[in-house]
Amino acid sequence: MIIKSAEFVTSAVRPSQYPISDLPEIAFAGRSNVGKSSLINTLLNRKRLVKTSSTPGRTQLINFFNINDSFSFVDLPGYGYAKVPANIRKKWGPMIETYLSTRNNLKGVVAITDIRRNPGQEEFDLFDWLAHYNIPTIHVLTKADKLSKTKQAARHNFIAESMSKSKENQILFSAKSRQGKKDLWDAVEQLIAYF
Ligand SMILES: Nc1nc2c(ncn2[C@@H]2O[C@H](COP(=O)(O)OP(=O)(O)OP(=O)(O)O)[C@@H](O)[C@H]2O)c(=O)[nH]1
Ligand SMILES: [Mg+2]
Repeated sequence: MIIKSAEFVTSAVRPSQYPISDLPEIAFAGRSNVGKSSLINTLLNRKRLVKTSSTPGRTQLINFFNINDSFSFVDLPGYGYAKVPANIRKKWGPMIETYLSTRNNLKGVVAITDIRRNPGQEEFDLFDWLAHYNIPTIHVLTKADKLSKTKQAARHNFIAESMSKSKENQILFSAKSRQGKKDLWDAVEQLIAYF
């Protein structure tokens, strides 16, 4: 994918604030601090288009980006971070679920987990939920650079097995080394072109 332009469009909480668009849209979901914003920057060859932070819970709004005037990326707020105040945390689930269940031009979700972490109830819930709504999903295991190739392979086997998924459906990725960038683009392009 050649990136000619990548621009922030707007932030939103509720549907009335979503940009009106019929461009194909891909959303990025995952636990807080897993590396969603870094992954988007890596795909787009930008260092700071999407704000990243070592403090979990940085992205608290739904952020829309226009790419090449031909499709959109959506950075979703991360779930599962205990230190975010309870009143804010309580709004996140509904905010994300409303987006995923109402956005007509949504073509797929890139669900991101940390390769070092075992998927927990929140991940199982997210995957079940995406399946329930028939939303095509790409599963990315990120921060692969933190492990040797041998350990990456072992974690890949373990995670695929624990989720009863085929390994072909998962992509090992690193925002640091850019491992998996081409594979992820191929998968994203398929989702965009699907309709
Ligand atoms: N080593 C390594 N660090 C990463 C990678 N991806 C992200 N990080 C680091 O992880 C931290 C969180 O990254 P973000 O991209 O802000 O994570 P996020 O999922 O957008 O976080 P929230 O917006 O808070 O939900 C930052 O310190 C990043 O530098 C990666 O592939 N490898
Ligand atoms: Mg973020």
